[in-house]
Amino acid sequence: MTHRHRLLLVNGPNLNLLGTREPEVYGTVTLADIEKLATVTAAEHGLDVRAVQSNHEGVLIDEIHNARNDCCGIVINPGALTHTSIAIADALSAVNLPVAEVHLSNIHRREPFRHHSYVSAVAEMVVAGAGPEGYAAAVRYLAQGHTP
Ligand code: CA2
Repeated sequence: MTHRHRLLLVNGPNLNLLGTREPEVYGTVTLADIEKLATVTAAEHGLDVRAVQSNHEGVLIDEIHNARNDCCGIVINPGALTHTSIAIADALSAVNLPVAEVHLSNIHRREPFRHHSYVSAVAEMVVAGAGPEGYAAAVRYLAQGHTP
């Protein structure tokens, strides 16, 4: 059934480890904390959230395709696939939903291989370096463009 009051929240490879390793780069919040923050923020705007995380590119692509049926926007942190995956960018483009790209860290002040994102070309907005709050900003951005 079509459900146009839902955002898909996608987190890519290794983001399930948040809060357990590299706190100096990624902070101490867990993926569950981030999913809760996104859900609470969306609820303030009358939206709900389907949160998915996978370490497998094809699973992420299938989830993006499924969003076509019941979501009104996609918040995505593709993890390292940001920098490598034309397939994720193509899937996002194909579903024709507004996309907000999130990175916990500021990818532009890190290693050069993190500076390019294939996803940014198909994203309406990008937030990097704001930590978990970037997810809330992305949700608010998409919620504001939402027409009931
Ligand atoms: O800053 C981000 O959000 C990234 O998308 C995170 C990716 C990285 O490859 C991107 O360049 C930037 C990596 C996520 C890895 O997450 C970990 C969490 C805890 C411990 C180790 C890795």
